[in-house]
Amino acid sequence: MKYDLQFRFIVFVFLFSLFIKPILALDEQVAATLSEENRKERLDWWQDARFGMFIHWGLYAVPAGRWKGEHVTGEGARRLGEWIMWTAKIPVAEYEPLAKQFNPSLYDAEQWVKLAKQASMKYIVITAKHCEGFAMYDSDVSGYNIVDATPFDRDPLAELKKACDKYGLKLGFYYSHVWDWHEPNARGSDNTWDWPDRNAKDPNIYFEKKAYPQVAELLQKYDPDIIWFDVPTDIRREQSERFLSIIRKYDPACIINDRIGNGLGDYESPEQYIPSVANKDFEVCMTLNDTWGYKIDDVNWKSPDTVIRNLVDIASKAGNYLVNVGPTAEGLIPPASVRILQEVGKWMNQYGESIYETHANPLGNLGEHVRCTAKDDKLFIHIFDWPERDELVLPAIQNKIKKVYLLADQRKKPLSYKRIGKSGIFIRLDSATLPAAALHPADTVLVIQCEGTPQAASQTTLVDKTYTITLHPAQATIHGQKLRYNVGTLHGLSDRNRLVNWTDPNEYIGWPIQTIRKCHFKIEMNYAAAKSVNSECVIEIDNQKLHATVMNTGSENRFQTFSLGTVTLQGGESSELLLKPINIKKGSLLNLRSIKLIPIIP
Ligand code: JFZ
Repeated sequence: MKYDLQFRFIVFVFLFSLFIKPILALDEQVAATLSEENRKERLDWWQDARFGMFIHWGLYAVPAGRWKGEHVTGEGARRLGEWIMWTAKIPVAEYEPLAKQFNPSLYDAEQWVKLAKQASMKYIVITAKHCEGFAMYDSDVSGYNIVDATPFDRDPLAELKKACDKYGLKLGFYYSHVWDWHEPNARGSDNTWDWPDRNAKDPNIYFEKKAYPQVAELLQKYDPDIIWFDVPTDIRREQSERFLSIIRKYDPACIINDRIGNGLGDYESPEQYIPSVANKDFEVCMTLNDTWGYKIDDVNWKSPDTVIRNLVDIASKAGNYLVNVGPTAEGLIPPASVRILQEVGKWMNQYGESIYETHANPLGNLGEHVRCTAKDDKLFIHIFDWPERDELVLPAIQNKIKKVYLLADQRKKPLSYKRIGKSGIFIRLDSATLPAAALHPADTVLVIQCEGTPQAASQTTLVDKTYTITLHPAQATIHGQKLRYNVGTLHGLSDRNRLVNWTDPNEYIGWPIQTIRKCHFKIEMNYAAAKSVNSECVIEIDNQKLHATVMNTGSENRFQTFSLGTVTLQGGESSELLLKPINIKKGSLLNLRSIKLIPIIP
């Protein structure tokens, strides 16, 4: 009996290694593409590009946010135009006929690509299939597509690909690989109004019948540079691996975002927010109003200055910015979107050198009103808000400075600067004498040209009376074993990075800081807390203590700002600002978003 069992076990192991394991395991060649070297090589052009256009276009542009005369909206995703089928629970039988009305006769791919170029965008990502299930290209897999099901009878993605090739832009496709409200077997945020029994749904049927073959045909037909998957809920590792294998079968260089699921993507995709600190390749996707798909009633447009500052803030963290347009059912990009992108393009024409092919800020925390990008021997200092009394104070750099000038000053007139000890650089920006053409209300860019690659003299945050400093938990020194900073996945809808396990009152955090002159500051703390209400903590710096009782903000993801009082910092000092618990009633002390030091100008 014993030998019989041993024999059976040996046979099982042999068969498993021959047949089962290879099916389950990723093909070696595909697995090799997951190496850091391969990933970096794929992302090379993408990292230099920094700025792209997102396009959400589908049948949802026909209702455009209204259904049976009502404006369809609500909290969160319910306000999105492309979610109208889900929000209004529109049966497939009523939604499908929208295709008969969809005839975007004004669509002009070259016009869209020229707008992207005018805005100085380097790539486009367009919805090939969103959660509505409708393919915006000539699909052989499903007849529910723009060529077969509408009077339009053209392939807009083929035309867009041709225009991108003509004008030198890269092209990517958004594909909702898990969520599909047109399919009875798709899971995730699924169609429960036509098919209420979730247990009857077998996602593998949907994957095998539609999602896998459609991703394959997108690669075969259009050779995209990016596949941009949507939120990967309800997808197992082997299913993510299957999508990866399909893409890699046709193109090892095709970039894939993290929403393929199960850690198989090339970069992270924070949505509608800019991470406070980033330590991976990321791309922030953002709407210009509040919806991705076109909505008649959504006119809450961002200003061009906001888009410019977002682009700079993201580039200062070495991220990309994917800005969305939602074309109408006629095939037009809304005029408001066009105007915003044209204004951004004007700024980029003057200052694009400070964005493209740049690296992250090497100087550490510069406060709220200044950002920094770097390239070769130059630091690009982005001045969002003009400093008090024309005094720009920056952390010291190790390098010898060759010249300081305004990037947009054709004459590159040298500006005066002086070092302040080992801690800072003082640059006088005499606004009365600077060329007005070299200044921009959203962001004036200063160049500090150095000998060699610029390096910060210290990673200690410089604090000065000319600007507000925001201290982030990601940059804090943690004094303790259990307390840690948890880096969540960034493809969520909110920044999941946070301090966790702050349950030991003896554990605390601190930020090394330095000053160059005496300053008075108001201290504010922004945090979320619910379980730990009435716990007590204290901010300590230079023998000064500001006590705080933890207040209930409603949940551990709902943030509020609290003023803690004021402190005085002496000049020429190095110290550490500490946040310490006094007692922790329950759970983790608090979900800290930031501590602000706001100068009090006497
Ligand atoms: C997703 C899509 O659902 C959305 O329509 C858009 O395409 C965006 C770029 O990606 O965004 C989400 C994902 C999840 C939720 C809401 C929007 N959600 O879970 O509420």
